[in-house]
This record gives sequence, C-alpha cells and structure tokens, in this order.
Amino acid sequence: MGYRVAVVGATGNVGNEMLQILAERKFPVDEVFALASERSTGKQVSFGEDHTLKVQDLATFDFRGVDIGLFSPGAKVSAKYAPKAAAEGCIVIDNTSQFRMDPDVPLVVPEVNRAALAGFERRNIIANPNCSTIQMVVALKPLHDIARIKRVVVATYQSVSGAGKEAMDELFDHTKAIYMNDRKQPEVFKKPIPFNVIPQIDVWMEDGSTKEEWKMMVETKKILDPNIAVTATCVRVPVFVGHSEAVNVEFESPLSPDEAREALREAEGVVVVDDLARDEFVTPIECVGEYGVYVSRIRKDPTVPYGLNMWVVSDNLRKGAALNAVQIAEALIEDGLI
Ligand code: 11C
Repeated sequence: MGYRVAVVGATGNVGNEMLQILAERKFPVDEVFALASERSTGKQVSFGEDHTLKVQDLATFDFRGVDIGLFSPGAKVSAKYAPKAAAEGCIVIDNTSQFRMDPDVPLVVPEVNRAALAGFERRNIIANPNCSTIQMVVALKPLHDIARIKRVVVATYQSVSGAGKEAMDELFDHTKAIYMNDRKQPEVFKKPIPFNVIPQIDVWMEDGSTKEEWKMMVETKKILDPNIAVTATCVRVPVFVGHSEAVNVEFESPLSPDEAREALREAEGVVVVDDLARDEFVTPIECVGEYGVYVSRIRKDPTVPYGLNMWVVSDNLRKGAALNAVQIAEALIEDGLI
C-alpha cells in the first residue's frame, strides 16, 4: 500500500531535497503533491529523475486524504498551515523551528530517540530538529550510551544553504563580483560572506547568543538528555552545502578515543573517517549528497578528567533536514504508527 504525501515548501532548498529523497529511497507513494506559496503556483519541480510535479497553492490546498505532510516553508507559514493540515487528518513532519519545543510535539532524530514518535497523536505534528543539532546528536548518542555526557562545547562552521537559495546566490554572485572588481553590499547576510566568516546565525537573543546557538542547546536536551549542558558558537562560512562542527565533549566516566571510534563505527547513521597516518578526515565538500554523519579527528581532551574532541560533518540539506524528515515518515510506517 502506498501513501499520499504532500511536500510543503517544494520550491525551496529543503523541499527539493525532500522530493529527491522520497524518490531515491523509493518511499511508498501513491501520489505526491508539491505545494508552495501562490507566487510559485504552476511552476514545475522534479520528483526523482523521471517525473515532474506542478506546484499547487498551499493556501487553497485541501489536506483531507493526505497521509503525510513534509513541511519546510518557513516557521511563520508552518505556524499557520501545519495545524490546519493536522486537523484535516494529515500527519505533519515539520522542518521549521515553529513547534520543536512544544511539549506536545515530539522532536525526533530516528537514530537517537525514535521511541518519542509515539506521542505524535497529541497534535498530529512531529518536529524535525535544526540541522546543526541533528548531526551533533547522531554523533553524541553512541558515546552518551557508554560514558554519560556531562557537557558539550561546540563551534559550528555552517554552509550558506542553511539560509536558503538567496543566500547561496549571494555567496556565488558576490564572490564573482569581487573578481570583477565590483564590490556588492550584503543583503541576506549582515556582513560580506565571500572570503569571510560570520559569527551570527539567526536572530540575537537577550543574553548575547544567537537563536541558532540556543536551538542547539535546548534541542539537544529535548532529544538526548536534559542533564547535558551545551554551549555553542554558530558561524556561517563561505561553503555552499555541508555543516561542520568542532565538538568538545566531557564525560562522567572514562572513554578512550579508540573506544569512541569503535562505538561510532557501529552506530546507525555514522561514518567514521579517522586515520591521520593516511590524512583521512572529512570536509564538507565530500559529504554533499550523502546520507551519513561523518566523524573525524577523534582525540583526547587532556584538560578535563574524561574528555574528547571530534570533528563532525554532514549534508545539512539531507541528514540535517530532508533525509531526517523522510526517515521519520519511514519510522512511522515501520513502527505501525500510520
Ligand atoms: C542554518 N540551521 O544553517 C539553520 C537553518 O531552525 O530550521 C535551519 C533553521 C531552522 O541557517
């Protein structure tokens, strides 16, 4: 039996990946609907290699009879349309920040807290975490299971695709302009993005952190363990796709780099690439289009009794967004929840 699936925000970076991943993984669909704002109505989007779908207007779409809605239209649009779709009987898997911290909405990374899915019926909405949180918790979970994590200090190096298509265009166009001696004023970003790094992702919070940094803290607690202390510095770098993270972890009990490598090698969704004698480590360009969370440079942090450092890289549009959403839908089916 197949399912009727709607992709909301189908013309965006993540919506496009959702359609490709549904096709790639042969998700059992009877019918797929591509939805976006009225502005995009009538445009064609690809579904797999052989099909195109005509974009329909989200505002007038009737979700009755749609089994699953994969939403990535921006938080304000989700705030309006996800509850409507859910009330019309569609299970919403929402990739925006809108519902993540709602206690009645499970926030799920299937490799980490799949059991939390069972609570989705309270609102008929499941939240997909922020991309930088997803890749970090996938790498932390197998280590937490062995040695209990006390504290995480993370610095991120996030690609511009996380900020949408306009941000990717700004990196491309403004880099090109520099070579043409034509300096352009930043529009999407507050500072020039070519040949630069920008320590601001999402809005400022009252305490001087950014919302992206806050999300990494509160989402990790909700998904993995409320007792873990997390502090983050999130930075935009001139990379098109692929987020990287330098993660420092302090444990309650000893865990050697070899034990960590072993646990990560066996963990679902993780690929360990860590052989310095062969210069083996992963950079974001190598993870584009891939499904895994890549972990490299696992080493001891000698400044605390039990500490490790590691380098974690993943495709932010895939495992960080669209793939995780499709895996949630697959888990609903496998667990008999739909
Ligand atoms: C970025 N992580 O890289 C953000 C994008 O809360 O879903 C995703 C924002 C979110 O800009």
